[in-house]
Amino acid sequence: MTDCLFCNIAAKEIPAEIVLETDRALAFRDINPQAPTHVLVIPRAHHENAAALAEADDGLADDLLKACHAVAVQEGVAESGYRVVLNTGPGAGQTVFHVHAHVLGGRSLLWPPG
Ligand code: D5M
Repeated sequence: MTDCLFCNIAAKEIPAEIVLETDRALAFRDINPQAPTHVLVIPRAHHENAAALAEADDGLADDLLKACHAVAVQEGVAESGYRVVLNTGPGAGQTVFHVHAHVLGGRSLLWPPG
């Protein structure tokens, strides 16, 4: 989708600090980091949110989770612990409507989140 920010990042038409690329996913640093490690992991294909991704049922959700773990290992937070967040819908705080997993780590993470 040409009017989608994250599609444009995936197409390298908008710059981002990319940390990992696979054939179906891309990971880049969040522009407004909430933790020492804060990386967004997206499928290259456009799906509005996690619900749409789950309904697509093409294995992409599995790829996305594996890419999240690969990012955590690469960032050195896999052993200390990290959080994967998929804000789904405006009521949950989703602001960009191309599904993205936040991978957060590098500090103590409280529960419940705000
Ligand atoms: O999260 C959307 C996230 O997207 C939010 O943490 C900021 C981040 N963001 C917005 N624009 C950019 C660019 N251009 N590069 C990197 N990160 C960006 P949500 O779960 O939808 O609230």
